[in-house]
Amino acid sequence: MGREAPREDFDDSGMKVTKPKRWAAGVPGVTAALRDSYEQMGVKRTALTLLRVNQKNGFDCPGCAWPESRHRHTAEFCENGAKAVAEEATTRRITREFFAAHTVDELGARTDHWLGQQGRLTEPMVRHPGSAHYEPISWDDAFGLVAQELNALDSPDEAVFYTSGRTSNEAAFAYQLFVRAFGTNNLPDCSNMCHESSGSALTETIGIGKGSVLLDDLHQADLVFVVGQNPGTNHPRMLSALERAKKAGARIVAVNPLPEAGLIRFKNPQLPSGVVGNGTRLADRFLQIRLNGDLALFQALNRMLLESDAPDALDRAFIAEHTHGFDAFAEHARTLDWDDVLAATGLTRGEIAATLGDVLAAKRIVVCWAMGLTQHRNSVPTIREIVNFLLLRGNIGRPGAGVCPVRGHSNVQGDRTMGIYEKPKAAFLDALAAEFGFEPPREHGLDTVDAIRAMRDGAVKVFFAMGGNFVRATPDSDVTEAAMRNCRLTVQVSTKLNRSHAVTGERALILPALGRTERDVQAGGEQFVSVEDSMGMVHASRGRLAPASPELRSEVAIVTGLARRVLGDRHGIRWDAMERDYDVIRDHVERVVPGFEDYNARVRDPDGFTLPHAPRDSRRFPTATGKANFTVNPLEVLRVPEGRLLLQTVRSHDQYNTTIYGLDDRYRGVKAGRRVVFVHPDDLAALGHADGATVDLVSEWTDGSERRAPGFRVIAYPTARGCAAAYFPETNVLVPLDSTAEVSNTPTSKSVVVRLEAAPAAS
Ligand SMILES: Nc1nc2c(c(=O)[nH]1)N[C@H]1C(S)=C(S)[C@@H](COP(=O)(O)OP(=O)(O)OC[C@H]3O[C@@H](n4cnc5c(=O)[nH]c(N)nc54)[C@H](O)[C@@H]3O)O[C@H]1N2
Ligand SMILES: Nc1nc2c(c(=O)[nH]1)N[C@H]1C(S)=C(S)[C@@H](COP(=O)(O)OP(=O)(O)OC[C@H]3O[C@@H](n4cnc5c(=O)[nH]c(N)nc54)[C@H](O)[C@@H]3O)O[C@H]1N2
Ligand SMILES: [Mo]
Repeated sequence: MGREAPREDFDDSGMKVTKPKRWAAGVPGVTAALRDSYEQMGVKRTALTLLRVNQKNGFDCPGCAWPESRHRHTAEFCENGAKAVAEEATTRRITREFFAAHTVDELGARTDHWLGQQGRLTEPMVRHPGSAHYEPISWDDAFGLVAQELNALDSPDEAVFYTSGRTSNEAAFAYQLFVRAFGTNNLPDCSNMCHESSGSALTETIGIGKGSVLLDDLHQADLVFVVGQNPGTNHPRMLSALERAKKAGARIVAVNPLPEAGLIRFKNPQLPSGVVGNGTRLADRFLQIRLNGDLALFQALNRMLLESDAPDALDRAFIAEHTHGFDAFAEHARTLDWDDVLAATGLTRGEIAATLGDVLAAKRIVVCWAMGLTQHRNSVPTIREIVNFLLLRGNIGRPGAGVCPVRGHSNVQGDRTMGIYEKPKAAFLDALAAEFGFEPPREHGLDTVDAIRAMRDGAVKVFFAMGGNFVRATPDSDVTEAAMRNCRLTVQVSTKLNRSHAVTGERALILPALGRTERDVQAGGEQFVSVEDSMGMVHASRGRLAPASPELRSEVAIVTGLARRVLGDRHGIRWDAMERDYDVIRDHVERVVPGFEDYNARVRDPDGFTLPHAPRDSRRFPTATGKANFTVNPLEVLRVPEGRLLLQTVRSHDQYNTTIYGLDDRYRGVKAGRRVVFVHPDDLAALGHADGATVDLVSEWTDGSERRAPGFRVIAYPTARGCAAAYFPETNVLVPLDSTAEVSNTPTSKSVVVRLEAAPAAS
């Protein structure tokens, strides 16, 4: 029985603002999660589903990519994981009658929240050219339509194939194989907007674009930096690991413009002590840094380490044996200007010196980070500088130490490992060629930003998305939507309705897919898939619920079905065998991707297996120099013009990227509203705006152009001076398409220069 979905849309009229919370999780966390789940699934289904999250033999939580601990509690889920599950396992359904009742334009006028609340998609739908509505189409005809459009292109490079990070290893491998067999490397993914800067910086410096720590390393560290990350909301299970490290004596330094609740204090709902009392104080030191000040901070620490009298300030043996480029780095580091550091960070010299004290006292240091570091113009230099910092004291490749980029989507790291990448390495393509007997395209493809440009300019005519919500996740919403509308065909493989279904090319398809929580039965019997977490651990994921509709197909079956129609028997690839039995896909992976030896056997181990990582395992660095590379990173201080603020776009506590679960941001004290902008009270006074006033946010780009997001309520908030914060996707209109990070081309969603303009008084 479908539960009723809301008919009316939501607005901010009932918004309430209270003081921010100083702690995260605990009982209110679990109660909030259960309330959401009951509403979406009812009591019995809630109990059945949530008990399976992250259990051996259960399914992988579709929330974040934080690894599971080997000692799993019965309820190895967090409040926000439960919300992610409820969102997928909802009993609400979208039927053909829904699409008959709502025009596409009408859907385009709805909020993201309303669209998501309508329930699961249940059958393939097509929008024909000029039609106001989507209407049903058979799978066969849908594949036929895609095949016809793809095969009519002048070049395979006129199509783009996007991936969001929930796609399983098996589906991702089959998908990239299909795309390359079709003839293009146009495989942009959500990583391009997420941890691309981490991948770029780490590949260059340590030779592999992944984190070098396992969960036990975090437990054993004696100093953990949490930089540019809000784990209380986005990786709640990470708080348990931090708490454990702390109990074993670690110090924690939080570096953030916002005093995020989870970083300050934590109540663990899985332990009796979390239910009563004050919980654990997590951060020992809170560096309230200005947006984009991290490069300067780590350069200052590095300079002080180089100048320190402490006998063991540097690990000279490690530097000599394992690194390259130390002299050039050290020479540059000594030229650092303290005025620049203080201007960029907004910190005092005393705070930085005290942090150096923490560093010198620590034998084992881990640096964790997320979007606060990756979405700036200088993100790649910043992360390279963090590597410099760790190399100076030999903090890579030994227990309790290393780099820990905390990934977002639950399988975003695995998708890359499987070859979802617009710039594939030659070795990967060689292995693919050897395994399947065709020559894959060698020229690099388009990433997310370049794909938007190409659609805008008419160079790309077919857009295909394996999950995600492209028009809402990307920058410059108006430009991106126009680019999407410029396509001949847009195809969305999705579980839930979102705005990317309402902003379409001339023709559009919605192909509804099975989710993680659902049983996947193919001709060869019941299948499972596998995923890789943020620390390179691979394990199986099995859905148990009956599919939301008998018409749904698995992502694997969608890819293989499509591949047969588009390619016929070109290249003689056995798509049917892969679809029948996913073991066949895993056997291919084993022969193409290093580290997957005996994949089918090892993935059946309830604990899964760990992928090799040369720097972590044996201090080997597969870089161009064969060593870990020190780098020289010029410091450019981002100077914000008078009367302007630097805006970051963040997640509220009630959203998963573009999926809006609800309208509250509990820890930051916002209830029933999303159009808010957080500004320091002294900045508000200086700019002449009152707490509670309504303003437009106007972004100013270097080419003189402006972008406007109207009607935001100002909230006086303890953020760093000169900085502001607001939620995405509402603020994506403000981020210029051409404003991207050096090297990684990631949109600079965390540093947008804005002015606040008093909104015209309502009449
Ligand atoms: N519940 C839930 N879980 C999620 C997601 C979700 O939307 N909801 N999204 C998933 C995904 S895809 C990802 S990538 C992750 C994202 O996880 P996060 O990176 O934690 O997400 P953001 O909300 O973007 O928060 C960025 C944090 O960095 C800080 N920050 C911003 N700029 C700077 C800076 O210049 N320097 C420093 N030091 N700090 C800065 C912000 O104040 C904020 O605390 O979470 C994943 N998990
Ligand atoms: N301004 C600003 N923009 C940002 C960010 C930011 O911090 N600020 N963060 C960026 C980041 S880190 C990321 S990762 C991107 C996220 O970009 P995306 O990954 O494109 O966006 P999501 O909101 O995660 O995608 C949600 C949709 O995925 C579909 N979906 C969910 N589960 C499944 C599944 O199992 N299979 C299939 N086929 N579909 C499924 C549903 O239809 C749902 O509506 O956004 C980026 N955009
Ligand atoms: Mo992400």
